Amino acid sequence: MTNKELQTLGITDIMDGTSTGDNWFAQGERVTSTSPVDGRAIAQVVSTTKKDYETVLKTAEQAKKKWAEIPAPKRGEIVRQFGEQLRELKPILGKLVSYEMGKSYQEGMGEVQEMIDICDFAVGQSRQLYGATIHSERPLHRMYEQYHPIGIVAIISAFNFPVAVWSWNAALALVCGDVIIWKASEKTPCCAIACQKILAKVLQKNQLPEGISSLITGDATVGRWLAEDVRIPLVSATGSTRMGRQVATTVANRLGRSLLELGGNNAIIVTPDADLKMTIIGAVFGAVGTAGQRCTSTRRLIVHEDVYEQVKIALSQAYKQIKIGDPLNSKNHMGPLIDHQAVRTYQEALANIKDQGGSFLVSGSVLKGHGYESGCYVEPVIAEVENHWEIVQRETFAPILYLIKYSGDITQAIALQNAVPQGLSSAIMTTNLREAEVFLSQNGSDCGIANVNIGTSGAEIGGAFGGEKETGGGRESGSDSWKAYMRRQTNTINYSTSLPLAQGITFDF
Ligand code: UN1
Repeated sequence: MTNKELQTLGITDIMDGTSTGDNWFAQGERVTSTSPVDGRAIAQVVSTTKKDYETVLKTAEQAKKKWAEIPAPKRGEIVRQFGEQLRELKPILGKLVSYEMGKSYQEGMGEVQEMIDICDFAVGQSRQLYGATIHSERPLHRMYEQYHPIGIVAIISAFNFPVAVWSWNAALALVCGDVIIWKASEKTPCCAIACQKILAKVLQKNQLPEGISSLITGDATVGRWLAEDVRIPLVSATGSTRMGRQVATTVANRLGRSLLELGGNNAIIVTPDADLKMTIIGAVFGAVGTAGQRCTSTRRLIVHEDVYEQVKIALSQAYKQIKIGDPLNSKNHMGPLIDHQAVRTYQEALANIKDQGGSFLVSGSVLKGHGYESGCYVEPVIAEVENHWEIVQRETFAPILYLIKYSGDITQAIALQNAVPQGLSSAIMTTNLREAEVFLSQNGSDCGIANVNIGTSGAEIGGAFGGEKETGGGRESGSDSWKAYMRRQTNTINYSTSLPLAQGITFDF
């Protein structure tokens, strides 16, 4: 990534990581953002102090009323303009995502496309914040419900989707009339600064108050300020189950709302009727894409014994083709892990698999030598395991695919697929209609996402995104997820000349 490209996105050597609109004023510690691609420092980012945080909150509170009073379709127009900017900057913002996070350039561009898509979606939604009309049981009464902005929405996002997941929340919250405060991952602050600058410019051009969109940076302490703050009615958090549990309990303690999108342990079931060519493409992209660091990454392949050997052979052949290296080089399929800590987690998981009795169909290790100087490149691994093992029950954010054999009918496979604490994404590969329908039925997959003949990752923004159990239960992005960003009000209006009570109660005096 050239200096000129970085400058186009407003990225310089030392940057403030706190802003209300385009007003930057961080005073905290300096954190260096290092690219896992080549180990070079991208920039030093000054973190948010408690005092900076208070300024952000005050400015957000000031902007809140004004923004809420702007008609929703007009708020949609602002989001439309933001989407237009993203269209223009897609190649370069996609490149920054790839360089700071380490995913392939294709996937970096795909992430920016998700931002554009959710902006388009939110623009349409801005004219459809519908409530129901309800028939009153009393004469000459009318009932309806309406949705009002909830106020300040905090968005805590993770390193693996440093821009798209924020935008799902931001675009919808903005059309809903909320003001937003973004706490980005400390591992990808430059992506956040670039996005905040793009949005701030749009707000400024439209003479809107600063504080409609703010950015704060730092570690978990900064996240805790948001979770504890009674001025913030909704905290939307994406990340590990451990982080989500802390956020959820802190927010619940003050009876606030949280919207959680946490870990997954996603499986593809491969039945004897699967199209194996499609299965291999879906499984390999699911396991190796983003170096296994999506919350939707395929972690488990639950394969019927009749096709198990065939799948094994096809998978090991496919893995031999995977090219690992600079994600900005389009010849490579897989880039690095995010940092050295992630590499240690990968190594520990491999040791753990071995200890628990697993065998490696494709073994792997940390790559060294030319092109791998950052120390973050690892080989993707396939291990034959049993579903109940502790390591398999856990989400490891790395390209490790577990092969699990099942026998009997589809219900056996579904039981294995559901027997983990997480419930985000799931898939079945089959051409058998009955199997597919059982998988999708009430006693089928227990996940928030259940696909047929598609892998576990790569959801479109039009559907609600999220999952059950330890995944946290939240739904973001499409469908009616917008409702989470609004407060709902039921209104009953009496246009008669008397005051009848509900439930036929008489109260005469
Ligand atoms: C995430 O990993 O947190 O479905 C989000 C997908 C992407 C989003 C993943 N559209 O894989």
